[in-house]
Amino acid sequence: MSVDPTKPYDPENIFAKILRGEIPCNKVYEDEWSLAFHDINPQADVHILVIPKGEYVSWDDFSAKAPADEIAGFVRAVGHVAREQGLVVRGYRLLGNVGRNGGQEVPHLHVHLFGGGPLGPMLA
Ligand code: DGP
Repeated sequence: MSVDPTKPYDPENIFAKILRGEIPCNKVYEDEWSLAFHDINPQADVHILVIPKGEYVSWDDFSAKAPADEIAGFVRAVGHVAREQGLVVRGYRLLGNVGRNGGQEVPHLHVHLFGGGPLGPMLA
């Protein structure tokens, strides 16, 4: 089921449960603003999800509602994980699926970070 953008944030979504520690994840990074963990269904040698800790469904939601320090913290976390994973020299891909047309399945904002080898034209 794809995300319905007209619905309010669902605190029972799977990433909210991961943030609350109710469901385990394979964590690679965490700071005040963000959490990063391996995707359960990897589409590349490296496939990490980076999520903000705040309750945001989408990029438009996040960019409209989040304070600037939260936005900066999340963007910095994405770059930090790319560096920490050793992806900078050979490159990597960031992807954000939003809503029905974007194929978003989990209604908590997330960035897919792909790398570790040459990537095909599309992933996730
Ligand atoms: P999207 O289509 O952009 O909403 O992708 C959601 C991603 O989340 C998908 O690649 C699979 C991943 N995912 C779903 N459930 C879990 C989970 O419980 N743990 C982890 N680590 N990843 C999950």
